[in-house]
Amino acid sequence: MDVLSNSDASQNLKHSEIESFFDSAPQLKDRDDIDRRLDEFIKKNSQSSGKLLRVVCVTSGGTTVPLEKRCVRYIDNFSSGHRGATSTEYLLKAGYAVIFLNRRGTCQPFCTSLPEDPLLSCFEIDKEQNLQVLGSQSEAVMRAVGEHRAATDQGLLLKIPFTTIFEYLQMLQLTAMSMKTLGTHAMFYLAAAVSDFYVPWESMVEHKIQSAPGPFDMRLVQVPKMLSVLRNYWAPMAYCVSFKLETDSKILLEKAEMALKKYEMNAVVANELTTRKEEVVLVTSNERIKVHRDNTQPDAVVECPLIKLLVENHSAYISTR
Ligand code: 9Z3
Repeated sequence: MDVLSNSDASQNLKHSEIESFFDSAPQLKDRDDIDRRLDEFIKKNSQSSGKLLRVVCVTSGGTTVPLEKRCVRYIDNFSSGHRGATSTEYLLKAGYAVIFLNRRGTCQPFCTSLPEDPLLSCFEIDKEQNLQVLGSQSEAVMRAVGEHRAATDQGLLLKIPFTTIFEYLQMLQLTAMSMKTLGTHAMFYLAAAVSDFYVPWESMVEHKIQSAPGPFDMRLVQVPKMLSVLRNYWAPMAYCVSFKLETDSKILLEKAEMALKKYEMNAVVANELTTRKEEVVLVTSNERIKVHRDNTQPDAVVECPLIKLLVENHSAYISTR
């Protein structure tokens, strides 16, 4: 009989939780197509004239937890996708090719400074029935369209949308496995707000939950933590940045440190809900750096200095390996 140590036993338990999550999750409808696009993207962006290039997977927005298989209701979270979209712009500027794994309908790169309904608020129809950009919006529209077009025409931006926690984790796995060949030149920037609890597919009801008098009980189970699988199996050499969000600033840094060690991340970005656009703390094994938005510039964003620091840290990581 095999005798397992406590840590072996808990490791096995985690593995079986992860296996059962993937085995029972509904298969991605467009899995082959995503796989093909990822492969082409990585092939194209992994080297140029013999020089290794850098590719980053940015995850963005929140995952949903469906409550019914024929989903009418689901649990969601607040994430707007602003962090992921803005960071993507700065990572592209820094020379990375970006796989943007994003929640459908959330903020998109190059669109964050446009009004919420750009089609209706940035355009008008003139007397000759031609569609025109409104003068006041033309600079913002030109910049957004031009920069987005440049990134896509050069094949530097691949967008993959998800909605549910099932889609997200399967897509993250596909992405990570296809980035494995990039070794240390791969970066993961995990800004998506991933659900902590979910209803396993096999225990989910098929049809819309009916209203009934009295309270309704539902059992949610913990989503298996994929960060350690990412680090140890999917992309072991990659530079991994995860995010820690708290609403209580007193526990934030301690939790970020714990995540750094437990999941062997290269860096954890600690942020608090209400101040997340003003300030974050970059936690690494040897330092905690406060990163602020430049308050003297009206359009400045905290992602600008944050990405600069991370790119430097990634360069140092590549050169020491
Ligand atoms: C973050 O902490 C992101 O910075 C935000 C960005 C979601 C706060 P917005 O999308 O907000 O710009 O509106 N993301 C990670 C949140 C998360 O789920 N972290 C997990 C945790 O805290 C670890 S993977 O346990």
